[in-house]
Amino acid sequence: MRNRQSIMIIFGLVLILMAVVVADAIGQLPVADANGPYEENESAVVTFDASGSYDLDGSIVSYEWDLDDDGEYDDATGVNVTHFYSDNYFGYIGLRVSDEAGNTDIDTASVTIYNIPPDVYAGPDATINEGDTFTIAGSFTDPGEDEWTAEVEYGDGSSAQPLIISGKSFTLSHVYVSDGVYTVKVTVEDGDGGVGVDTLEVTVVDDDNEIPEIPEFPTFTIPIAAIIALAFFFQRIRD
Ligand SMILES: [Ca+2]
Ligand SMILES: [Ca+2]
Ligand SMILES: [Ca+2]
Ligand SMILES: [Ca+2]
Repeated sequence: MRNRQSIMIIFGLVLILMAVVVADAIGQLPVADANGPYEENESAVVTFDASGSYDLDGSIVSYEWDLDDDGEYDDATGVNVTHFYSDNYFGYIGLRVSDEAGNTDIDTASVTIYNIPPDVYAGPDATINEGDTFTIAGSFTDPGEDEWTAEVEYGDGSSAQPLIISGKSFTLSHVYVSDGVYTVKVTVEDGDGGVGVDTLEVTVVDDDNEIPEIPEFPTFTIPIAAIIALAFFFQRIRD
């Protein structure tokens, strides 16, 4: 019984010794640190930082990055690397570090790029005459690589109309048939859930009040009456 215990202890010690020898041959594994999580707004350059990685018994000789989340560490190399995100995004990046013995370690971090909604400027308030066409140029900003759609409500009960977007500009054009104050509302959507709204006021002036009518009596009847009176006067003199 005692002999058996001794054999077991010796066997255990041999195993530990073998493990130490093997570990010493391999060396200590490096530790990858991809930092993060990374968060930015769309149209941003993100810097990924692997400076927290280390190797206790040597040094890290390579930093390889998988930035497109395809499992291949082939997109960039270096302690700090950058990537431009033109649009909102969510995914993971991977970092693989290697030490001089060829040992590797991998770490991942999440990347969240937020969408920014359009910031709309419909244009300044305007005053026009009844029956005239209200026309104005508006615009919006949005840092993302988005596909925008826009519509306008002219506030006089007419239905909403789609706007043609050129770059980040559009033109409003509408005929108001009745006087009043109308709120024009422009809505721009970026296709990623971002919605921007702006309004302006159009004051439509009653055309009858705007241009007062010129009285006809003084300009035409007085001269005619005067001519008749003069003719009558000269007729009396001649007689
Ligand atoms: Ca090592
Ligand atoms: Ca990749
Ligand atoms: Ca976007
Ligand atoms: Ca956007």
